[in-house]
Amino acid sequence: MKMVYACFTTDVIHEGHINIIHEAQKYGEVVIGVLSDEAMIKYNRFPTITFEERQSLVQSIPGVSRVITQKDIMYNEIIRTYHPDYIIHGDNWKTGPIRAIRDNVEKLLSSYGGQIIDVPYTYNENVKHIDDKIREKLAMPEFRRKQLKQLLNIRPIVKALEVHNGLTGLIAEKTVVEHEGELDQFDAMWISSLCDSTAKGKPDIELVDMTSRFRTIDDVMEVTTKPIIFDGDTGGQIEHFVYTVRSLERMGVSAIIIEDKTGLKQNSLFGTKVPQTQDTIEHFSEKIKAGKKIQLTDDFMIIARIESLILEQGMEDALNRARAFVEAGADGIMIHSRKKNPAEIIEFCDTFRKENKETPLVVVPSSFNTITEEELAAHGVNIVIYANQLTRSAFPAMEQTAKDILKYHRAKEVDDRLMPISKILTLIDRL
Ligand code: SPV
Ligand code: MG
Repeated sequence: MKMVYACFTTDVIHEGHINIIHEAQKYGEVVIGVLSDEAMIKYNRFPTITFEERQSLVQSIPGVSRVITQKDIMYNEIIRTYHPDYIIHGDNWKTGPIRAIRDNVEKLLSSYGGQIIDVPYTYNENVKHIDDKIREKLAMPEFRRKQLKQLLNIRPIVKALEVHNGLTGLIAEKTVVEHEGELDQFDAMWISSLCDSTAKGKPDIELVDMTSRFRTIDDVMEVTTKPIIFDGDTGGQIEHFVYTVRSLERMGVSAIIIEDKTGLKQNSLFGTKVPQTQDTIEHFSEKIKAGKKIQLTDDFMIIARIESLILEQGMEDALNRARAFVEAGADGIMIHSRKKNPAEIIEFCDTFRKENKETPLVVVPSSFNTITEEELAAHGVNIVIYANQLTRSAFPAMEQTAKDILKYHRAKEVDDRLMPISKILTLIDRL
């Protein structure tokens, strides 16, 4: 009997999947691959049920003969191991980034005479409704909040992108890229104090108050499902910090990062050019302890950010602080640097990892931007935050447009670099 293979990349079964199985049965024995958690997160979205639950769900569908695991969205391993006679898929994989998957399958099958079966993709109100419901579920606080800890167990390195409103949230949520046969997307979002303040035309000195920062979080949450890491600056007074932790946790934020500075906080990338005071180890540890005491779930993380390298206090000071803050209960350590060369970050990470294998490490490679995610992961980094690149790319583009309209006294000259009106009208999904 011929083998017909399909990969299911989601956690709900709807009429589209049933249709694929019906079609597949016409050609032979139907074998379904269930995509692993890691591959599903990279390719699609966070699963709302476990891998084992997804397997049993698929196994229970009449017509399915066997269920196997697919570990990567590219079918190489499956094709190499099982040599399916047919691979069946909705014809939606003929366009967009996922076309790379089809091209690759076609190439691999052709080496032994296997064939692709494209079935018309099922897309109707009912299927859309099922998909929307899953997304809404993922956006609920109890689902979203725990995603960051889950990702830390699944992904070799968690990638967060800066967002500061609904639109940038949508970019972090939806951007999927195919490059050299790999599909990838961001895992999480960073609500940067620098970019949240800049978007409001304000300096990054803890001037934008918590109520306003929470409003930004809410705007982002309205249109996204991915986990949020909040830039909590210094965390403020201990008596205020506990309220911040309680509110963020209730909202469904996954982590707050607070930096060990005190008094008037200025952006780290100023370094020692402006007066900045580092908090004492004792006081900052008290702040961490107070936050950990108030939090209600195991999902939420309080991450301590160490400013010793920024403030030129030396590696030993940075490492001592890391040890003390972990001791105080910090769920992660962020080490920051404004050097172009990543050497001091690497030295910190390597030394820290020698003595501590568990505590997640976070870095923000704005200055030391030559180092790759793979290299960071090799030095024990668990979360990489792209903290300001969206804001820094949008600003010059908008400024140039404003200048050109002034220069030409009309907008025609800028039009070919703008998003078409037809596209902006349909950019945002309607309920
Ligand atoms: C931010 O994005 O606001 C940060 C990171 O705190 S940095 O600007 O690099 O200090
Ligand atoms: Mg900040």
